[in-house]
Order: sequence, then structure tokens, then C-alpha cells
Amino acid sequence: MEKFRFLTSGESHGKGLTAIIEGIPSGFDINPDFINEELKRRQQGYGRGARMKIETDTVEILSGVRFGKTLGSPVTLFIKNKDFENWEKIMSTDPQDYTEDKSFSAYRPGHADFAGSIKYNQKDLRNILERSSARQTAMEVAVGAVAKQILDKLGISCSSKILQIGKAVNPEDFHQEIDTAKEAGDTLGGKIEVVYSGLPIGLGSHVHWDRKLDGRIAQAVMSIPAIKSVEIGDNPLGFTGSEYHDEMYLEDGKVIRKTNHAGGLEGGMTNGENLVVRAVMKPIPTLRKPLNTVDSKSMQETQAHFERSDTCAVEACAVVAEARIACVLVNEILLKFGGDSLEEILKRVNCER
Ligand code: EPS
Repeated sequence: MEKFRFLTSGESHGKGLTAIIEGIPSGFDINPDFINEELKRRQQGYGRGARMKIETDTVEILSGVRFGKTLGSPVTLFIKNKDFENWEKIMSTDPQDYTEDKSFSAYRPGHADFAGSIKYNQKDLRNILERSSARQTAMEVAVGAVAKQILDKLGISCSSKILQIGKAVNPEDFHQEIDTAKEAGDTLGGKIEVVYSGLPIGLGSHVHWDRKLDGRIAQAVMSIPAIKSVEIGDNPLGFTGSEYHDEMYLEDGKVIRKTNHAGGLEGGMTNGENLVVRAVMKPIPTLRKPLNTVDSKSMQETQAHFERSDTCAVEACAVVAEARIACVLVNEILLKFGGDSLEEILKRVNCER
């Protein structure tokens, strides 16, 4: 059974985004300012689109926290979509407001439109776009910011960086790469890296496929919109065994490593080294210079739907990946150490160290 669980809801242009998080022990400080800083980080980054100029994502904590501390009860978060003001009629939940305004039927290749509309039997592709939009990642970052505050109390911290944007691997070239794509009405993906340090040894397990932490992290990161591959540590392709594996030495009676090719995971468990996760994001599939496609209503060849889009959201993706991994790690900590309150967990985690 999972210990730290959450569900999110909300459409991109609906009233807002909601999450209910279950399993947070009592006594943890939850600072809304920190959540808002994380939300701001997700909104920033070179190459973001017009929507980010409309929104100032701000969290409202609706339950589970009193005077800044968790109660052990479910924590509910809400983020208002400011853009809803412009979509009130189009995104109305009331049957009387039915309109075809803003409906569209030209599939965007690379997006959820095609398979989603067939699966859910929807003629208006907006009914798929609204939930498949990366807008939902705002709430995932807010949930991750709650998880990060739990990890922080346990001495676990995180950082991330961009390794590549488009073809550019030098950070000084990233902006030019994005400008060129933007001028061409095109989009760009890239590669990110997230590092967590301070993790106790033995999170995850080797005993079952579904308890291996590398598998759990890969799932959490792979399911971020537009992610196409996930790596833990250095990609081992082309290394020999003697080159790749991190040899062990003794220092003051403790086992140490001089390298971390494994990225902090061996046998599906944390080994005390930094957890290193890398992921590749594809270019956003909503293009100003539309791709060739098919119209689902007329069944004629046409050009894909375009409303607006980001040229590049790789920086935002790194923030989302940090958040997703934070949630996986909190779950693993609760599975290993248990406990209903901060004091109980702190005692157990510190005992292991
Ligand atoms: C996003 C909100 C969306 C997009 C983007 C990410 O808002 P809108 O559709 O109103 O422009 O900007 O999502 C996509 C490009 C996509 O294809 O899903 C956000 O909040 O991050």
C-alpha cells in the first residue's frame, strides 16, 4: 500500500486545479510561500508562452494544516486559473451553456488528441486537450513542494539543471537556440538532470519488481507530459563493467565510493550516494507552424490546431521532475520508517544514520 498518495483534478481553462494529499504525518511545517516560489519557478524559463503572462500561480491550502503545521489529515490544495475569466462560458459545467465556440477537430500530432478522442468518444478535441495540457503540472509542483518540505526536515535536498536544449549543450547557447525555433514557429525539447542528496540507505527494495525504486522513479518522471526517456545515473551503453561500477573503499570505517555512475541506486535501493535522474523531453507538439494532420470530423487532410504554445518548456520540466521525485521519495521514507508524526519519523530516520 502506498503511504503518500494524491489525486489532482482540473482542466487547463477550467476554474482551477485541486489536489488532495493523503498520508502526511503530523507536525511538518508547510509554508505556502515556499509552494508559491516553486510555482513561480515552474512558470519561468526562457521560451515560455503567453499563458504564463496571464497566470500568477498561487496556492490556497484548504485543509490538513493548522497554524502552518500538518495535522495528519488530508491536505487539500487549490490553484485558481486566472485565465478562466476568459473561458467562463466555454468551460462552463452547466449543460445550459453548451457552445461549440473554441471546439476543434484537427488532431495535433504528438499530443493526446487522437488516441484520447477515440478512447473517450469525444468529437470536440478540446475535451481531451483540457486535461492533457501541461497545465496540470502546476498542481504537481505544488504537491511536490509539500513533499520537499517534508524531505527538508529529514536533511534531504535537491537541485536540477538543464543539460541540453534542442541541439545546444552549452548553456550560453540555449537562448539563441530557442529564439531561432520561435522565429521558425517551431518548438524544442531537451535534457534535464535532477539530483537528490542526503537520502538514507535502503529506500526501495530488491525483493519485487514493483518495489524497485529506479522503476518507481522512472514511472513518475516518464509520465510528465512530453518526457520520452529517463536514465538513472550515467547511461551505461559502451562502458565495460570495470569502467562502470563504482568501486568501494574504506574511510574512517565507512564504505565510500570515488564515482557515482550508478546514480545512487543499486538493486533498486538507495545506496547513500546522490540520486541522479536524467530525462529527455520531446519538443512541445503544439506548433505555430502547424504539422500536417487529419481533421477528425471531415476526415480530410489539413493542418494541426494551434491556439498558443510555449516554444520550450524544458526549464519548467526540471521543476516538475524535482516535484515528482520528491513525492516518490516521501512515500519510500514513510514505507521504510513509518510513523504518524514528525517526531516519530525523525527519531527513526536519525537512528539509521
Ligand atoms: C501550460 C498551460 C497551457 C500551455 C502549456 C502549458 O496553457 P494554454 O493552453 O492556455 O496556453 O501554455 O501547455 C501546452 C503547450 C500543452 O501542449 O499542453 C502550463 O501551465 O504550464
